[in-house]
Amino acid sequence: MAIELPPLPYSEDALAPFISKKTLEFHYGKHHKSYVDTLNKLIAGTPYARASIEEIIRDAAGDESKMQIFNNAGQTWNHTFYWNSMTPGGGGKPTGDLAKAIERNFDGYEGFAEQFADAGKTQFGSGWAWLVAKGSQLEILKTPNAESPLTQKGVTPLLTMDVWEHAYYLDYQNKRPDYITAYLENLVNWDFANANLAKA
Ligand code: MN3
Repeated sequence: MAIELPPLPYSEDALAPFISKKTLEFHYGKHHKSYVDTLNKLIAGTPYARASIEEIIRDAAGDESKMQIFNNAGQTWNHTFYWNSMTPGGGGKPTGDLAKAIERNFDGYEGFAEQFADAGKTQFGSGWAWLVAKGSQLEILKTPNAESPLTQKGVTPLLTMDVWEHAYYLDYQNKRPDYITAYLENLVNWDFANANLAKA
């Protein structure tokens, strides 16, 4: 049972002009696919070949000898979660239960947006910004490279933003803050985040 590359939840041109078709062709079709292909090569014939992607990530985390497996499994999971964190016509203020939770935890949407953007801007080099639920609280986290909140106990990821250069370079060159603004104002999938919160 190989790990599969899930289909994109929308067409490659659906997030334009905020994220171009060209970016998604490379980011999904080359980068994400390559993480999945490499992972399958690394786990072939090992006990991981029968494990779920989440099991692989949690088991391989922190094990120096499994770093390559962890990195490719983490990037496989993170990208699938990232595609679902965005939707055409998304962004702006949250809806549903998250609207209330964000109001409570961050002193309103503006406070959330500022802290989330700051996490994305200050993640030095490659990595991810996250909105997570921890108990009854919401938190914003950032992780380097392939790491994710999946390995932290009691933490449920709600939303993520890829801040590796390959996520924005074709569309925004070095202007990561402009990509972050576009993500928050035009792309965030609050329905997905609400569905994750309901499971937390
Ligand atoms: Mn990426």
